[in-house]
Amino acid sequence: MAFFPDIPKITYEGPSSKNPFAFKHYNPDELIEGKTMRDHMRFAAAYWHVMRNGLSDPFGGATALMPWDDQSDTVDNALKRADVFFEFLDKTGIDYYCFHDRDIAPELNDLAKSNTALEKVTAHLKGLQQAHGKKLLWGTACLFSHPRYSQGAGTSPCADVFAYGAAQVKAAMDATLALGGEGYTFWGGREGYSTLLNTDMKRELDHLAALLHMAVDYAKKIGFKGQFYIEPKPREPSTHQYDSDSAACLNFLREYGLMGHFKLNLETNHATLAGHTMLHEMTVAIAADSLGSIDANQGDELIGWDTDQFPTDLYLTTSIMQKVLEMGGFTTGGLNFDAKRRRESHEPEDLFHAHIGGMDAFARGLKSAARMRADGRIAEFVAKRYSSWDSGIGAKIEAKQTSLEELSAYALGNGEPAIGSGRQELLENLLNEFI
Ligand code: XUL
Ligand code: CO
Repeated sequence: MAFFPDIPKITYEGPSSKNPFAFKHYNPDELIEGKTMRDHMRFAAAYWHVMRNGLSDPFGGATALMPWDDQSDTVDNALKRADVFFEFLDKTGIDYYCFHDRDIAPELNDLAKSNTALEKVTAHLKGLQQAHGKKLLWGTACLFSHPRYSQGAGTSPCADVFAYGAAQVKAAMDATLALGGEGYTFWGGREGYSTLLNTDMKRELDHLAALLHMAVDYAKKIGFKGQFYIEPKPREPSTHQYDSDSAACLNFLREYGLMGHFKLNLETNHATLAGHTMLHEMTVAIAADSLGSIDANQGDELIGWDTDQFPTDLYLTTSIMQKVLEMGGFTTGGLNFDAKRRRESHEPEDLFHAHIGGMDAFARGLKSAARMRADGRIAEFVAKRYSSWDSGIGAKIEAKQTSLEELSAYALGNGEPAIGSGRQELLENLLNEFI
């Protein structure tokens, strides 16, 4: 059955095409730096936005038309949504998807029933994945929507809530394993505080780390070989979230002996909320060998919240793909469109325009980044800028073979150091040559 009867399969027609239901730049099998665009990007669709986001906002209810959805919290409705979703993946040519447990299956009025519902939908998804040749990038548990998690899950002041959350993580990991998921994500939606007046921060952080360690242990027990991710976000919904940015997450992982077990799933709009660029967040993560995957979206410069817009900014997609290429590409990760249509874009076809635009924007970013790398002038400038460290006193400092006394004697005999220009404007001009 066709749920999107008027939408064709989206194919590559090239930059001169005027067909809104065609890719102008994303040509899945085209080779860039010896690898197909499809394998560079590993695009994923977010089940929560495509199937479950009615596009409500803090001031008004849902607007999205979902003619296939009877709005009931039943397994039948959930199974039907899965069929719709796989038609969407087929038509857009997106190979991967991501979900929260409560996106794919309903939360029923007790945990055992919710678990059974999740197992039923998981079995159905497994069949759909096989039939359509699609794969799961990562799964996760929704530990932030239900009122029981209003004060946190892994950081809840209530041990019973922690246990309930742990039970959800176990079931979501089972589902992820059953679906061959290549990763499992923790986003600390409510893992933070609203006020420190009522918060024992140290205890909460110890508990969160305990939850993550239990997940690592459980993965070993069940043979889940996928990559664990933490997804930084500084605030919203909490006043402060412990996983506030790349650096805070890495510090948390180091402090609690979790480095090596977790990588970061970085989301562009979360970087913006943290007061950073995505380029900054990626650079921090890559320096620690910890960039795992990306939630691809962008924020609005004029609105202060997480607008989760589809990526269209070519400077942004270029800088992201430049970093992805620099780190040697994704292994388990990919580009997951954690992005939603605007509330005004309520028709089903808008789902297609949104994803087509995001995929084309990343295709252009990939090509620009590859051009920049092939040209080499920016990399050459950076290498030259640091060349005083390659030999002489610089090499000695890097090798930790000197001391303050020796450097003092060196500086006394060396006169005033000469430092070259940073050439930011020149480099910005160069960047524009490749966009
Ligand atoms: C919320 C967000 C989540 C995570 C998964 O801002 O990004 O959807 O990606 O829980
Ligand atoms: Co996200």
